[in-house]
Amino acid sequence: MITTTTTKYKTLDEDDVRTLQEILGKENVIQSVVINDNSHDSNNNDNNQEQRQRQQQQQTIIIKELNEMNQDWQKKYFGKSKCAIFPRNANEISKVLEYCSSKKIAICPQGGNTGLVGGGVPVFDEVILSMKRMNSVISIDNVTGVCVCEAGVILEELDDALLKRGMTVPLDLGAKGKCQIGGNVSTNAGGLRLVKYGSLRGTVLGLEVVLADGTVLSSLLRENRKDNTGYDLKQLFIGAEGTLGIITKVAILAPRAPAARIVTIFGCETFRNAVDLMVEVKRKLAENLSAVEFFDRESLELTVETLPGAKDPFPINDNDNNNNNNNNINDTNIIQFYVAVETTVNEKSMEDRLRSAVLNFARAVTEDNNGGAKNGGQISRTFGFWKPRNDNDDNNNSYNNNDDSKNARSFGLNGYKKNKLVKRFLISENEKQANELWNLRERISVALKYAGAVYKYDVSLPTIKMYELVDEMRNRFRVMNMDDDVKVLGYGHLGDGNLHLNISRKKGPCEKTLSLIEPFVYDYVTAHKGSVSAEHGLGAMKVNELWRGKDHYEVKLMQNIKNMFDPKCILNPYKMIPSSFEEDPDSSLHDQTKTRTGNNNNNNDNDNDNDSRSSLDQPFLLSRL
Ligand code: FAD
Ligand code: 2HG
Ligand code: ZN
Repeated sequence: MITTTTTKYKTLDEDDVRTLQEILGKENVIQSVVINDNSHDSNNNDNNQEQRQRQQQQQTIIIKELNEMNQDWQKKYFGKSKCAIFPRNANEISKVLEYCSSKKIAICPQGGNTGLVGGGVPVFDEVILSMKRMNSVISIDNVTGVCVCEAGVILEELDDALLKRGMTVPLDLGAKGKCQIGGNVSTNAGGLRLVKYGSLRGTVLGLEVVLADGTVLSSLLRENRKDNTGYDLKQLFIGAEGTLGIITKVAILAPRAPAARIVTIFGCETFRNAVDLMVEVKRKLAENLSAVEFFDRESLELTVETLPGAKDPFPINDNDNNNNNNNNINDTNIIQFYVAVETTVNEKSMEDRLRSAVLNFARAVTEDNNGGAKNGGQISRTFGFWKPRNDNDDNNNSYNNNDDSKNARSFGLNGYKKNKLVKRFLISENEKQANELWNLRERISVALKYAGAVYKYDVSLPTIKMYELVDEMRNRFRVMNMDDDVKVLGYGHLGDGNLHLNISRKKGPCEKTLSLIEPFVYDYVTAHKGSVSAEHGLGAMKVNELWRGKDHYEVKLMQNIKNMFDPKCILNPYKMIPSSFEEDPDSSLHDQTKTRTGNNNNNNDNDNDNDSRSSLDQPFLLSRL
């Protein structure tokens, strides 16, 4: 039987706080265990009102900070920790863990706290170990492209440091302004550019890790691209969600930064068209391709409704149709799926050539009601984008000196002449436009956060059938006459077979809604041999789903690994892996974590954090998020 109550761990007391303060320095421990810790400051002048007021103010600040660290980005998971620590190096973490191990004090590692499954916040009163003070970039090797940094570096800051050397991080996600590289590695985050750079399992070359008993595993911090000596132990910590050790340093292979990028949005009528388009994009634009994403109409509508500045790329009343053919504007009604394609070049001088190639491609796959592909995209005035021209204009326009669009046929897309995949498309002409278009996909989760309660599912499924789950979900609400109550959104990383199914409920959380979603979604995904967590991890949300698609022996092996690295189970308990294996997947752990976490309390009416929003939550049009 699994026991997961707090009694399993020691409750922090005054002595523990003092020990942590001795190890880390008082300023690196915030706590509300010892409320009036003013013995050293008050001297014998106990009527010093000013001092008392100052202490009270300080305490209020501490409580506010602790509250923030106890809740996740979505405001869905809430812990009750009374202590957060901010170590500055691996040595300090080692001493802390050695102490906590000896006392059986539970620890919750926290990076940027942008995780979406409740992994980075405590469930009960675990001590929060924040990585934010370990944020130095240590070295960047111009020859090998290997960058070594501390785990608490914010992803975007790491990217900025690399950009100065003409390199970039091989990972990009909407949370880049707040998440940390150590958090990314711990969740094995996928993100938007996996199509190009592959998973962190390939690009992370080495790690420094502090184990639960305080051992510092420094030798894992290798910088070799190739190393076939023994088991690749660092892989165990990639995606371990803080359950096996604290990642303190990361060595990562940084590719060359692109010199220019072009974002194209394609509007398709069916999901099948979107998938076929993705296959063609991969085939024809492969060398320049960095992302193939998709979102459905519901996602677009919710984003446009919720985020100021977000615009429909193909508005129904768009009369900006310079090709004099006023094509059947109502066709735009049937754009149900949007495919966002990002392409890049490493030389600025190649940008025009790329644009020409993308344009040729887009025209060749786009339906033309006028009988040919040359008129291509219908361009929205609101975005102020590239204007469609007369057929004859091809050779004399600013964006393309090498336009070979007349040779679309030689591009090898003849197969699509009869059954075109795309209704309309938009190509960015500069970086600002690229950002505006990209934001339509990247910011959907931010829009969802402010649109009401949201139930999030991050699944892998066979690509071609991926959207059937969204349709099934809508059906389930329809038959219960609940379809007006919720919005079912489908979007995600089309190029990776990763669907983000999100059910948004404006009126707030609702048990009946949840009961229509779970366990159905998990059962569906398991039956279709998918994964119930494609890239976000299991965290607290899906700890009871670990067994899906795995036989008992595989789970048992995981259990053994956990026990070997963290026999007292002090590292991120109640997350990812049940603390001891149980035959019955509906174990008490599951019930308990379910009631204590993931309570979907993200009622945005109570959102009072507007002032403290990170750049992640800034308005839509900001270029870097
Ligand atoms: P946290 O949320 O703080 O922690 C995540 C987990 O890692 C926790 O279990 C925590 O205990 C552990 N952890 C953190 N740091 C360490 C460390 N140094 N050592 C050991 N354990 C540690 N995810 C994707 O995969 N792809 C996306 O495209 C994507 N887009 C997102 C967009 C938005 C707007 C948001 C809010 C989130 C998105 N996410 C995405 C989810 C999230 O950003 C990632 O999971 C990210 O990698 C978490 O990093 P973090 O630093 O915020 O980690
Ligand atoms: C994304 O791809 C993130 O935008 C977030 O992984 C997905 O909000 C989500 O469900
Ligand atoms: Zn994602």
